Amino acid sequence: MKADLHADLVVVANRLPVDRVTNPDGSQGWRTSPGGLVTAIEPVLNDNDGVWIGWPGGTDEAMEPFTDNGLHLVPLSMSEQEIEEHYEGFSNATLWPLYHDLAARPEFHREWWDTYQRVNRRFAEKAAEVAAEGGTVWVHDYQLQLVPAMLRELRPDLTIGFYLHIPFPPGELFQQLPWRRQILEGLLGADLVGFQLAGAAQNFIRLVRQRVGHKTHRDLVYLPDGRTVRATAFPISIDARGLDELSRTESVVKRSEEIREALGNPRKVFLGVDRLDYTKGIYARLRAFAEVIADGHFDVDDAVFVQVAVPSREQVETYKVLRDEIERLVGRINGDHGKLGQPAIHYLHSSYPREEMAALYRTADVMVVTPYRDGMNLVAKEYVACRANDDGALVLSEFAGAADELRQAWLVNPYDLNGMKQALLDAYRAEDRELGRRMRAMRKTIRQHDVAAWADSFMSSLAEVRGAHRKTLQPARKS
Ligand code: GDG
Repeated sequence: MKADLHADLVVVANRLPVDRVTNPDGSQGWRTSPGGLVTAIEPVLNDNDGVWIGWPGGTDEAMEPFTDNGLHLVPLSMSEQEIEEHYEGFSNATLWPLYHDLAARPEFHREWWDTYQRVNRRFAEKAAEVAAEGGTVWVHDYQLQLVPAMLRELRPDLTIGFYLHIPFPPGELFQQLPWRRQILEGLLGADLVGFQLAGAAQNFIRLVRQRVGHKTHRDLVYLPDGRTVRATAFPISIDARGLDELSRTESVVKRSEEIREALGNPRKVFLGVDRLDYTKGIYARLRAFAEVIADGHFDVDDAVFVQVAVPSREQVETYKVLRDEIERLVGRINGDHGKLGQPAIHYLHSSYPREEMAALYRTADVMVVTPYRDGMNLVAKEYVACRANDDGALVLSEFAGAADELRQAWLVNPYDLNGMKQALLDAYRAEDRELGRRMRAMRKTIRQHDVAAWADSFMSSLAEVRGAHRKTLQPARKS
């Protein structure tokens, strides 16, 4: 990294892509957090000597920029109040439920909004400080929607891209937000605004026309100052090849056999993997599974359900309530349908290394992904990537972005309990030929649209939109 930190490419995201760890000798270190985003962006960052600005977690005092695993990281610290009001409050208790079809009731508090603006300004100022003349800044997600306009004001020379990882709601919902116009104007500071799905981009364009009054044509917005902003879909994906390879390794194959054994060698293993979030539809899917048992279609010798519920946003009240509800339900189901040493639901409130996830995906005969609303849902794609033998069934909510591409899944409406029960049963009973036909088609889709293709397509559209910008970024070298 250059000493003066003037980078041609700057990624700005709420979190840095590293987690703090304590080494065996007691010293503090960092571990790259597993995830598609880092995998996708890392090569582009490396080839452009780029930096990543984000919150390192915790409430530490200001930290100096550092390099970890070749990634140049610029930490931005947050106070306790900022974590409460920007992250837990406005981001996760106002925007998150509002953007996910009101899966919970959004809370509107003026002090949260003030803090949201303040934190966004700090991110914008930091990006303005580290970006080189004529450089490119790529801002991520709903926590930072004001950064593009704030940054443009500070640094009109920059090319700015924004990508929203979660859905962008239709006008009827978005208009509830007291600060709707400021959010739209914040996003319009970017040259390119990327969404998961075309419908989200259309929602945004329509709102800009109606609420801000700018002229629009297809995916373009024409601003009074002569700038043009493009809003379009870039469905995110996963490192399909990397996961496929991992799922075939000897250790993962062996671990998968161990897992099946530990579950009592049932005929079929059902699996759910989600952050413990009310948008993910965990409660309804477990109920559906329990009802299929109660109806007498199978019992715990035939099928068990493994639910990994990764701890998430544990300070937010709605999440505490949800956890209690799910854990009560799991207890009731196991009480009603389990046998000694054979629970119907194996519930794990924990997170696991990537290898263990791959082994779980490899073990699962039926993967159940039933969110009420989800930007994309990478778990569904990861499951497909790990099915190297072209078998296994995916039961997938119509309301996950992934359903647009994974058409051969058993698609369900998560609000329709009987429909879900039927889909679980159909997936359980499906013949090998049927499973193979569906899985092969889905595997082809995710191989063609992997996360590298996603990042390339966003970066090249960004360069195109601002065709006249002075510096040209290096595309990532193909390894
Ligand atoms: C948001 C949007 C959009 C989970 N548990 C463990 C673990 N994970 C990994 C999964 C997957 C990721 O976390 C979760 O991604 P999802 O897409 O399923 O859901 P969100 O967290 O809600 O993500 C979503 C995504 O952003 C990307 O744009 O698709 O719609 O809501 O990769 O594998 N990984 C490891 N251990 C775990 O215990 N290693």
